[in-house]
This record gives sequence, C-alpha cells and structure tokens, in this order.
Amino acid sequence: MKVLVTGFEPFGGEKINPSLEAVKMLPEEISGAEIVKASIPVVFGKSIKKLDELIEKEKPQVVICVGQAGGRFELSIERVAINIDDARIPDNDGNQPIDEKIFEDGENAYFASLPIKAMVEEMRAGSVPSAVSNTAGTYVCNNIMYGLLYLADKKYKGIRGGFIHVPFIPEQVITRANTPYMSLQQISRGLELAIKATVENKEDIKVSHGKIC
Ligand code: PCA
Repeated sequence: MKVLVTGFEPFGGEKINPSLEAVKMLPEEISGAEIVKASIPVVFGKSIKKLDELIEKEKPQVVICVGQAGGRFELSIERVAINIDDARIPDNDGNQPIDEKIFEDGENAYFASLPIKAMVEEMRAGSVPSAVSNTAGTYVCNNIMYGLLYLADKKYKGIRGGFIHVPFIPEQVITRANTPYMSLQQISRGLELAIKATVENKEDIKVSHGKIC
C-alpha cells in the first residue's frame, strides 16, 4: 500500500507551518505501507491542482492532507469538507474568495473516507490528544480536503482520503497568551499513529465521538 501525506507551506505571516514539518519527520514506512511526502501551496485552486498531479504520479491508495489549525488543542481528524471558499485572510497569492463554490458539479459536502474514530482511538492510546472535528473551516484546508474527496469521487475511484488539522508548535505561541500548542515530535507521532490506524482499519470502528453543542 502507498500513502501520500501532504503538509502546507507557511501562511498568514507565520515563518513555519507545523503540518509540513511534522510530515517531513514521518518514517518512510508505517505498518508495511510506503509513505510519500509532499508540500502543498496555501493557494486556492493551486493546492488542488498540485494534489491532482501528485496522485496522478504516485498512484497512492490513501491520501491524507495535513494543515495547521492555530488555536486548536488537539490533532483534529476532519469528518467533512464543504463546497465553499470563504476566506478571512488572503491566500499566499493574494486571492480572497468569498462564498464561491469549489466545484460547480460537486456535492454540497463530502465525508472523509478514512476510519476517523479508529484514528482518534489509536492516537489517544499513544498519549496524543486528538478528536473528531466536524468542520475544517472555509479556507485552503477545507478547499484541499474538498478537492481531494471530489477527485476521489470523480477521477480516482477507490482512493481513501481525508484531512488532519494540527495545533501550533511552541515557537509559534511565544507572544500568544493562553494559546494551546504541541511539540513537533508529538504532532508527528500523532500523524504516524493516525496513518497506522488507517492502514490497519479498512472499516471504521463503531464508537461515539459525537458532540452536543
Ligand atoms: N491551515 C489553513 C490553510 C493552510 C494551513 O496549514 C487552513 O486551516 O485552512
């Protein structure tokens, strides 16, 4: 099995993006699966184009995209991507779409096709804080997750895919009071455990990670 794992370039004035650094630290093999790592630009549209080229070239069976969610406490396994771009800040090329569909012929939303509960359980068993998240936002991370699942639906049938958001690392919160963070080592370890759970669970486990508002 081949697993393509992507991280994002820095954005929003940050010098580093922990998603990319943690992806780079992953081993070359996890649970017998080959790990292919790549970097994605924080640019609407370009991110999906680059991912499409990578899938075409590498022909992975599983694709997991990873991005930074500054302010979140845990590694979040995203459940759903929605067909909307609504940018609070410009992307790295200066684009700031507001309420634009990502693909006119796409569904309103796609669910991740990864064993999200098994991933959370595996990470928690390894002492890495993690949770199911029910929103990936409306910026470039949702954009690429939606693009990935659109491509898996229309072009690369059978591919399993999804998205993981990771917290800030310590050096990003030095002047941000009361902001959660996690070490790069722990983030990368969490990703490794999430990938292990994906490789080892074709079907998800039935355990509640639901939320009451
Ligand atoms: N996080 C942003 C885009 C790139 C990244 O790492 C997001 O959550 O949309």
